[in-house]
Amino acid sequence: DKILEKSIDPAVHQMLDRADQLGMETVWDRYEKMLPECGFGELGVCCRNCNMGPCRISPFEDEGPQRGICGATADIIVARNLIRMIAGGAAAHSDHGRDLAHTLLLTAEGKSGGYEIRDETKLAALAEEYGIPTADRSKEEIALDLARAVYAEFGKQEGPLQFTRRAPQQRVDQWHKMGIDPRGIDREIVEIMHRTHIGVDNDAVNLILQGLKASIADGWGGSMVATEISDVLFGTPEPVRSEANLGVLKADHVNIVAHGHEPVLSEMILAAAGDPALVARAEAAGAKGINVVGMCCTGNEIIMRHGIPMAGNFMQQELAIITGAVDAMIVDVQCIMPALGDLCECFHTRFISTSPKAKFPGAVHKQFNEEDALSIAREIVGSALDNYANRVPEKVFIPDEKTACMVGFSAEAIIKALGGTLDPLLDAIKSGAIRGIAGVVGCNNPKIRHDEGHVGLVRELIKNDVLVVTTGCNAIACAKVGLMLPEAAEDAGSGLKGVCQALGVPPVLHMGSCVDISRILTVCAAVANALGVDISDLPVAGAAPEWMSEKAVSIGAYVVSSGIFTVLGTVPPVLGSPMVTEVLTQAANDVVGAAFAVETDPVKGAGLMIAHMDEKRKALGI
Ligand code: BF8
Repeated sequence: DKILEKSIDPAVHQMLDRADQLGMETVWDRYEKMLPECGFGELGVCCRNCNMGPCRISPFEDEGPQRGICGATADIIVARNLIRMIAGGAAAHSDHGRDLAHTLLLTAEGKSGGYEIRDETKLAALAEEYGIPTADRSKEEIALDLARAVYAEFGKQEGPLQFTRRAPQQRVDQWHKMGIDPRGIDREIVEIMHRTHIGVDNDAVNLILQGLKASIADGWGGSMVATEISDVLFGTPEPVRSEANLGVLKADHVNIVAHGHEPVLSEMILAAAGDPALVARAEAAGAKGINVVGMCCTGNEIIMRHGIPMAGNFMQQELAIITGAVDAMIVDVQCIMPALGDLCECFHTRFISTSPKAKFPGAVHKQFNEEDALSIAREIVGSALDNYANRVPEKVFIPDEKTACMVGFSAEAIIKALGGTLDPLLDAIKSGAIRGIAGVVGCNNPKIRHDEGHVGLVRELIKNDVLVVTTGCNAIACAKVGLMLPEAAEDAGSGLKGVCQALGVPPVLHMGSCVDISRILTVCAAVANALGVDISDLPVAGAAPEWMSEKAVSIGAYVVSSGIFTVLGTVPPVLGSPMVTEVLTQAANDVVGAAFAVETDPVKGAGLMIAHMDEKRKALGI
């Protein structure tokens, strides 16, 4: 029936049924109310960049305006809108990276309230990359120099960004040749805002090139900073087993959902939840303990470092509240629906916002800062404990759905699983046991049956011997259906199955949160360098089957800019300009050696990726 059409996940079916019974609205209802969505918006041809408008270009050549009031054509408007999306996405990822740099700086200065440097090996490796001396120096001294150096990447006026030097030389040279080698992270984002102001850059190709440049500053800059500094502070992920889906909530425990993105907050919530005094307080309140679970990319951060169970992906955030079993939903930034506030009013759930950058209607704001991190986290956890007494047992409904998973395959962990070198992976690729590697990532979107795009595409890939690496909400979708267990190798083609069984790893490797797509770039660069080729020569491809956020646009742009063919499962708002569409799907090949494709059918999308891999294999002579 209607509910089954909305998702492939039985936990979602049960919760939507529950929501119906209770008369509660979710993202799926609001989506339906929005239909038909604005056609001009879908095509990308509306412009609100100045107050002569708003303008919109008619999609019909013989009817209605073909130019905005300033004279902008559909090509210009579509390109401007697209790169503003990139600016939004790159800003979000990079500001996340900046927060990590800030936390490292405070920690190195001894001013942070509870953080420490956990991974000295990674600290030393990054110091070496930056040319920071390490001999006879304390980890705090090294970290202080590193924090200042990565902090400086944001405000630089001239390039290169240090981590772009991880890319193969051919790639860097090509970026340089095209003028898209980024200077400073913030600078490229600001320049997008400047160029898209009325009357500045009115050349669609020139606009798109700036979009690519800012996106590279995200992938090889802000996101990579976020990943690397998170590892220094919280440890580089290693394979760990856990569970995923709403069934990880526990009826007899205080349930805290950590939702959002930055591990700076969630790590401290975890630390506080482990405090024996608070656990005793939970027990005194009648609970069996404190159960912290994750949601969205914060969930990815804590599952891969601590095995903390994952309650669900983007489309499940409201459903977690509707279980009636969540005592506190603690959020920081990004992908947090403002709808949560109203929903929490219907239950006892305390919706606690923590970032000065992200306040929500209906939320209690408990401002977090790194200097007093642990003590604030204790207060927040305490507030969740106090709320346990307000839980209404008759309102509790937790679907009995959760699946085991193995997560935490950082680049370092992959190399370790391979026995210390990339060679076994290269050999498996050369022999054809592994046909190629696919990075499948990104959000959920009510335009697509929840998780069907993700799971359908990934299953088709592994069946065809394509090793999948995943992050973000795709990773969570894969975990929920058991694709992240070594046993899932049974569903893979015989070549991939053999490799997975020999190594004891799943055919779908969890590489982390969305900023951790930088880990995928690092692995691709290492493979390309090992083979002496460019990334665009490798049998690799990317996909975002259910993407929706501006961050995903920036990701797609930097993945393509890195030379990786990328399939989008939802249509980006560019079709109003056949010229921009052509640039993204064809001409980009001449600029960066890769392009986008749009395919809403996940099996067909996988087919495009596999065909691309086969082509690259042929060119490499393997
Ligand atoms: O940070 S949580 S909905 S935006 S994929 Fe998409 Fe999911 Fe958001 Fe990426 Ni991650």
